[in-house]
Amino acid sequence: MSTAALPGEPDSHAIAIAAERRWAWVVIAIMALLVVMMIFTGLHWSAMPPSRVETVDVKTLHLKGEFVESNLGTSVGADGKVTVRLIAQQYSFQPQCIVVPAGVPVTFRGTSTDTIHGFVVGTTNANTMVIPGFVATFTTTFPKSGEHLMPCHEYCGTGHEAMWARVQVLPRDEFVALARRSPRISCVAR
Ligand SMILES: [Cu+2]
Repeated sequence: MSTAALPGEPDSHAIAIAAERRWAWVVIAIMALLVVMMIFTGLHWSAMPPSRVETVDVKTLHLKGEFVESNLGTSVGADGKVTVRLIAQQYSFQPQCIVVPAGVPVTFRGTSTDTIHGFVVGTTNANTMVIPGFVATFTTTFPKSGEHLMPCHEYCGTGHEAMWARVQVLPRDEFVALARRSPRISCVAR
């Protein structure tokens, strides 16, 4: 059977090739759009890719080292740097409420005791996965004071949807006054 067109009939083979080519361009355009969207959102939301690998021993997490309960929460170092240490576990964050100053860089350091969790702070760019055995860390600045919800955003089990904490962003002066009073800063009633 020949695919050549009879006189007066359209060339079906040529039409098929043209349709294929058109569809190929549509697919290329969709892929290009997706890449542009990834680049735009990554830059626009200041997404922070993981910078390096830092490990921690899950088995001794609660016994010694940085992530013992008494060391969790917000602290101000001798150099004035603000660090938040937290633990994610089925199905809560420790601490449940985190205090940070507005307009000052804050470094988060977190890890998990059991399974993969994650968190995002409100609509800010503070967003990371929290994986057992690894320390997730990033530095961000909260531009204005207010309160954010901080839900777990990696499905971690049946209690996942109830797993969240709060982040209280205090005006800088208020935060400094609290930090002077106590080395561990906890949420204030508002
Ligand atoms: Cu979780």
